[in-house]
Amino acid sequence: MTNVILAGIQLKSQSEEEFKSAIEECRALCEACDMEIVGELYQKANSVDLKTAFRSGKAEELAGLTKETDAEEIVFYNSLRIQTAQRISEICGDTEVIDRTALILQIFSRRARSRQAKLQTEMARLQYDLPRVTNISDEGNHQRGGSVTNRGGGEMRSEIIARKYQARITALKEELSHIEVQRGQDERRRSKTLLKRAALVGYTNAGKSSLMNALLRMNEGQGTEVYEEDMLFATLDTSVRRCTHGSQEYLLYDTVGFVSDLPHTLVEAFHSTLDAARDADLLIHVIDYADPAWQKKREITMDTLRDIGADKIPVLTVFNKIDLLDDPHVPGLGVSCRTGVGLEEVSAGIADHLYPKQMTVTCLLPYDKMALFDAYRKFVRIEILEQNEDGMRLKIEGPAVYAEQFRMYEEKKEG
Ligand SMILES: Nc1nc2c(ncn2[C@@H]2O[C@H](COP(=O)(O)OP(=O)(O)OP(=O)(O)O)[C@@H](O)[C@H]2O)c(=O)[nH]1
Ligand SMILES: [Mg+2]
Repeated sequence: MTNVILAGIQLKSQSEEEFKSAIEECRALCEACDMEIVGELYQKANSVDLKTAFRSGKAEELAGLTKETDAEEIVFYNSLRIQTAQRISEICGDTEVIDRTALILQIFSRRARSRQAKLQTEMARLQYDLPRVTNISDEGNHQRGGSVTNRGGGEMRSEIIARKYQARITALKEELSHIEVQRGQDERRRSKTLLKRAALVGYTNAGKSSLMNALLRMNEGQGTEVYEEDMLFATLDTSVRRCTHGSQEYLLYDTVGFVSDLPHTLVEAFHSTLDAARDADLLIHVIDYADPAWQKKREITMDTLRDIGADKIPVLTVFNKIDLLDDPHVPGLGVSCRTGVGLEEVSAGIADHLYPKQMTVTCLLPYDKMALFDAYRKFVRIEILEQNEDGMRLKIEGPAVYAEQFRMYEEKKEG
């Protein structure tokens, strides 16, 4: 356990509620990093002060709190410039100062198990540190470093460090690409079975691994259960299991969870791990519906999917943890991995999406509903039968889940 102080600036653009839930998440991140929060300090401001993050006397208050609580580290919710972190560290008796990005990187370092996850995490860390090491050295002649030490030596030393980092990054990239080639071969072998693939995606702690285990238990799938835990970033490695629904078989992938402002270096480093999502025939978006911030987290997941180039894949949205709610109303497919409610529907939903029943719909689509045409043209075959003043007469053929979207404009059978 490391004793830490959690600190943050509430910016003007953030509502009280948003800030509160962001700080709550920071607490969970600290916990996942084996830190104990011994003090907290927040301030409202228009921006993060470039010198000391906090303004007018608050930085001194932080120094006092650090001393009083004997904190070993200060964790800032906001992103900090290197020089700002250094300055705060100096004011607070050389206590280490890290920001949320560094915190997430630290969690990944601790939790990485597979060789691939370890290498990816190390690479992300080096890429995050590199500009810091070089930057500190620029000022190194006048100022002593905080968390990243540079005791004298000036530019020469920083150049040596930077070169070392670069060399290590190059070596890591090489080793990772070897692993990727190996993995590619495994995948090709797997794809020979022509099995469809579904990947579980979503915000961290939503219940992806739990859903995988629940589906495995229900359908007597093959393979051992995966690790699930009430902790952010329990899963860092992609696992794959064979699943069935009746006679239909498919591969189910469990993936690393997302978080707001996922450090860019991490997204980059985990690119190949996230292939599981990119290559899937279907994404199962797991939402923790008991979380009051579920809508925001859903958006973040969608944004991240866009970032990694997985936004064109069909999505089955699953609202999890409904056992925790009083109101059983759910805006879609509700499920509880804990009680098993809704699992059957999820399993059927996955199979329907992967092995869709075909359907033909003839409809008259009004011109102001052409967005529907654009949204589904990739998934169904559309034949334009006729254009008249009311709209377009279309014949739609394809998987029922998509073709059904046109049903409300279906032409009434005469007679
Ligand atoms: N009450 C309740 N808890 C659930 C349910 N599903 C999962 N959980 C709990 O939620 C926590 C997170 O579950 P995981 O399956 O590890 O979540 P994850 O999405 O895989 O999380 P990461 O791997 O960290 O991204 C665990 O403590 C689960 O027991 C559910 O339906 N109801
Ligand atoms: Mg998991």
